[in-house]
Amino acid sequence: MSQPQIGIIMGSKSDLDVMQDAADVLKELGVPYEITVVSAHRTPDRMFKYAKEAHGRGIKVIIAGAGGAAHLPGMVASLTHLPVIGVPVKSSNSIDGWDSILSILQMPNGIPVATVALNAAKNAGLLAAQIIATANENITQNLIAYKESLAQKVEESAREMQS
Ligand code: RP5
Repeated sequence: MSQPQIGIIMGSKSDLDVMQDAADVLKELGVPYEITVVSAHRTPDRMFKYAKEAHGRGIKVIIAGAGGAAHLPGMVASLTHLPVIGVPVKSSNSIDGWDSILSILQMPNGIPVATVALNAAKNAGLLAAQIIATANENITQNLIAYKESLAQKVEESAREMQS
């Protein structure tokens, strides 16, 4: 794959099952990405370095997933001007995922994090691709084809129900 344009990060390897969905849809859409673990509280220096260097390395959008007191997306957003998409991950000690959702969603004014639904890493990947597509015709065409395939599936379902 060519130079990554999307950075997918997560607080723990245990988040990978969820976060892999972002990588899969980006691969499907032909958007180059990188994926790694960056913990806000276990490796704050690594988080600082990642967020500060991302733009210089050609990253255009960061997708950050975390569970529990999920401060990774917000902290990364505080350290870079790049758009950050947050994925609340339902971790094993979670209170039904509300801890992750509210930690990521309720950012104070000035430091936005585009928050997707619980475990919705696929939507994070799609949203990141849509941001990249505003300046990339190939990815635009891939997104149009993707959306048409979704519509076709609904049409097929409707036909199956009628027959
Ligand atoms: C968070 O704590 C991670 O993002 C993960 O969702 C959760 C549990 O991490 P592990 O204990 O599995 O490493 O930092």
